Amino acid sequence: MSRIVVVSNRVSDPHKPAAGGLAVAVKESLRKTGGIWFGWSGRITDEPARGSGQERVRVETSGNIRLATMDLSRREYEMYYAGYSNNVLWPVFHYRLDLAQFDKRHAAGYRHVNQLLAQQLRPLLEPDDIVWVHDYHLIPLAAELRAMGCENRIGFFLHIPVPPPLILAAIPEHEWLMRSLFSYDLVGVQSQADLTHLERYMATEAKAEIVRDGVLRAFGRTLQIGAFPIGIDVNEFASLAKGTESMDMLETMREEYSRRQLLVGVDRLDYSKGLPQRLLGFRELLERYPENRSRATLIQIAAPSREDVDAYGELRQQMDSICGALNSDYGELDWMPVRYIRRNVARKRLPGLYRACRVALVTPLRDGMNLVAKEFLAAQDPADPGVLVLSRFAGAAEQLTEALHVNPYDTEGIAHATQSALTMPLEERVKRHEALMTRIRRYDVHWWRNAFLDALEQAVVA
Ligand code: GDG
Repeated sequence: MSRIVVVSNRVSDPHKPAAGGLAVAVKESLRKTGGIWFGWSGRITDEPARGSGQERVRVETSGNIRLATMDLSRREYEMYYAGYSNNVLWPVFHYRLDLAQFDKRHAAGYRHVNQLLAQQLRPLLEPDDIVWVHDYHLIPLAAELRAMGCENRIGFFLHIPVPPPLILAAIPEHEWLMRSLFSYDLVGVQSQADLTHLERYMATEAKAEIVRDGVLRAFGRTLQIGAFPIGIDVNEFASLAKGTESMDMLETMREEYSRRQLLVGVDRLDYSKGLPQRLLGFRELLERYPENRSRATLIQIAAPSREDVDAYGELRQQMDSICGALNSDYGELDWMPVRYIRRNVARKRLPGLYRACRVALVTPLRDGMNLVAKEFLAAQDPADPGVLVLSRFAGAAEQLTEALHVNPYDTEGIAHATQSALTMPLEERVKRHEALMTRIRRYDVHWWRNAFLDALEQAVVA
């Protein structure tokens, strides 16, 4: 079996509990075979970084995984990460042209850091290695590796959505960016909708020939594309749920809120997650269905994220103001409608929190997949499960058809669906949960890893 080399923007210690979806998934993809995990250390050096070649890479060993990381200079970080990745690619791929800040210098910095990463990675690669590159920060990485003569099999998985071709075409460098995908042997996306958009872009804008379903040809290369919806590690989550931190959390919540109906939202504080709209939907619920006043409490965890990007600061203020108004307009001496917590919650406590709640509100305006939706379901008691209210614009909606789907922009729709969730009879809750869990178990993170790597190994290279 070939060695796997995973490349992602951030590398984290695989023996510490992973914070986000990508880190859990990467850990899982390396666990069995071992291999290298290569990327940015997360450290910013104030000194301008000197030297190319090997000297910037630090290699540590963690079990059967080698962690190869490099620091970025402040300037590299600002151009590649804050500037281009998070102020151009993230908003545009989430359909938010209004938030994109196009700047040629940032595009150049993005390319430069991808070149630098490729230069550092190249000497670590052996001929039979399979390279698996993750996410939007690293789209041109394979093109840079190919330019250095690398002939390894290289696959790319995009964790965020692919918007329609004419939205992508608003990126001034879109031709260069999307063309660079042809240096991969396989490009994976989260959903069928993403796949359709990618294929349409390649056919119309890049004038690729569609050889057959999922196989494209352009610029003298053949590229395979496919949808590989990412899943969670259901067993890992079940064992977290049995841990003391999670059990304590469940008990505390049940004691504290014994006479209440709990709703939960867990998100990074990101404009793609539809948080203001969700809170307004909850407000509408209290207005239209007053029986929920003094009874329903929404616990909203918002983990701080990308605080140096302007749009995130504005969202923070907006949330403070919406939550403040909601509590002061509807709150009672012994009841507050929203518990808004702008902090990280330890991963070990999450299953207990999910389980204590009757309803999860997962209402992103756009999301590649959304793992919180799957985690919430996996944490439920199958004999008395909670109900998932899910945005139709999350990739997860394609798979989780028995959830209550909503349009996240429609606050009245959110209120109605939430009311249905809160009043759903036990029998229906059990039936929906069972059907959803069958799919979550079948398409778990192991399925995702194997499906992607099998397809990469079998991809026709030409
Ligand atoms: C990207 C795509 C895609 C959240 N708050 C806390 C916390 N979390 C954990 C959740 C979950 C993960 O972070 C978030 O995953 P999501 O899938 O919801 O969202 P993104 O971070 O935007 O991830 C997304 C994903 O990549 C994987 O491909 O699904 O569409 O945008 O695991 O539990 N964890 C802890 N404290 C928190 O406060 N410990």
